[in-house]
Amino acid sequence: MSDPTIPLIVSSDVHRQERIPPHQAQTRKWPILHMGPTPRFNRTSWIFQIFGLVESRWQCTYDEFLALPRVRVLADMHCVTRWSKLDNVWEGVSTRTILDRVKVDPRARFVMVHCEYGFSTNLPLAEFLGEDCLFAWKHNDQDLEPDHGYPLRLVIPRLYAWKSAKWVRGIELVETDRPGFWESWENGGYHMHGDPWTEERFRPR
Ligand SMILES: Nc1nc2c(c(=O)[nH]1)N[C@H]1C(S)=C(S)[C@@H](COP(=O)(O)O)O[C@H]1N2
Ligand SMILES: [Mo]
Repeated sequence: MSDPTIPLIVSSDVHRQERIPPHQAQTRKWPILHMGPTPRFNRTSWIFQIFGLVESRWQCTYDEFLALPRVRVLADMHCVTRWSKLDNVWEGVSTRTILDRVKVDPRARFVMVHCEYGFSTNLPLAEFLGEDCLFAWKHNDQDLEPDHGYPLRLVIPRLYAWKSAKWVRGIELVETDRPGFWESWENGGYHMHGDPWTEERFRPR
């Protein structure tokens, strides 16, 4: 069961009159969508790192990550392949709590998220620090299935879900935006920003 002392944050999109962004359809199942195999979790060798434009690089073990202050977030999820899954309750550590571990260089404007097997995704630092954004290991009071990102996934509810990277292992703070995996031209040229309400699906050519 969930710990009642953990604060619950409601994503602002949940208060919209229209919950489903344009050209999306609601699903009640939870599709599994990713590139490549599902990684195996090795708890003793796993580390999470913050690097790039920070005063000094920071890293922690999985147990140290779980010991950080937690939040729960109620939010919707929108995949660019046109399904939307509403009313998810995620539990984990706020992106703000994570970034408080380091002193960020004021030149940092974007975040590159790094995952197992070299998967990556990019987003603006301001979006990464949204109050409804977190690194999660629980969904609706259950540990995530490995296929859904266990032991740790990012959740950025107000952008298309490919930015909600599964099996995340670190973040890099950068000054200049550069494409991650799905954003690169070879893998489809998905949008650098990815707002579902204005249908930022692909990068303009
Ligand atoms: N590491 C990694 N994370 C990823 C992806 C991926 O290919 N690799 N796909 C993204 C996409 S396109 C979506 S829609 C969501 C799907 O999350 P789910 O499989 O838990 O529904 O994960 C995102 N996170
Ligand atoms: Mo997706």
